[in-house]
Amino acid sequence: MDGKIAFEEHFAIEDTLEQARSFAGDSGIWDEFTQQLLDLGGQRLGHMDATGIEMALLSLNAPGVQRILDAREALRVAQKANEAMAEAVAKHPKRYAALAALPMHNPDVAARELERCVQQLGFKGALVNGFQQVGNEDNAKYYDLPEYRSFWATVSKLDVPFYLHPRMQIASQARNYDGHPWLMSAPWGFALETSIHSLRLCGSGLFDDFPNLRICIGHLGENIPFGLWRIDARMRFSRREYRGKRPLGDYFRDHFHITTSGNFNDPAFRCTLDVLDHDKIYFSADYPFEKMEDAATWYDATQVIDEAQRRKIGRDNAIKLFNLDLK
Ligand code: GRE
Ligand code: ZN
Repeated sequence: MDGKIAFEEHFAIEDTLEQARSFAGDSGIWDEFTQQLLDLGGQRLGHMDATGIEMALLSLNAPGVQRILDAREALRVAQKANEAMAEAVAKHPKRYAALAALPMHNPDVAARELERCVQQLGFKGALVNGFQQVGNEDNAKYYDLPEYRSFWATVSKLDVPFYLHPRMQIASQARNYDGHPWLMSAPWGFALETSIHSLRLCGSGLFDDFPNLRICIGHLGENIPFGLWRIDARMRFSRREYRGKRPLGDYFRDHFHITTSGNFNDPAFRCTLDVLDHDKIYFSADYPFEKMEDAATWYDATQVIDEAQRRKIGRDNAIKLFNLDLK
């Protein structure tokens, strides 16, 4: 399919590049990742051309700004990344758009940077890599905390999507992974971390306060669609400190938007299609951690959707979500 739009597509600046090294493992592909992460030119556009991806919404690699403990340094790096994206978009306005990197130490600083990116640089939303580490390694801030309500008020006012992207748990707080570091990142831990953060947002009353918030998550929903019925079923018995007014599933189905990033797989796609409104499902790749070729080869051929749905999920839904200036 031509004309696809993808929006979990990462790049790095020198300041954040090293963070991605551990994900390359022993596979000897670090040099290739380095080059692909830093490139916002010919090579990336070449892959997009070859796979029918017309537009990519760029974002900074994980954990990025979220693992920088110092608030001022985090703002500096976020702004540098945002400027780099703005420059790439200016050069290739028909091929790129951008999702802002945000320092989340201070909700008001985060809100101001988002406002600057959206209003002055034309960004389409934000992509944040899970909880923010603040001051010391062990201090993790989740965005359902009451102090972040002022930040969400700005997201709501700007009316732009917020992509909650995975990161790893803090190793010292993750005893359940002892002896199994392979389990902590993309194979399982990413989804666990991001799903819990997503469910915390649902259970915090956030969406009662701001009914227009739109949260994007990747990897066909970080395992939540598969578990959603059971969450509501069991919460009939256990709702301690649940602060939502409605059942959790209602918030998830109303406020969450799910991409195919890094999960090119029919059974999981079927489950997501069964659980969510088809207006809230989108194609994405997760480049360079996934090959655009793998994403597109699967997506273009999967028989789980018909041609009209392929068009919608591959393109039209994203145009609406981000209010893109495309037909
Ligand atoms: C991702 O962005 O989803 C990702 C990484 C690193 C490794 C694997 C992966 O940031 O899927
Ligand atoms: Zn990703």
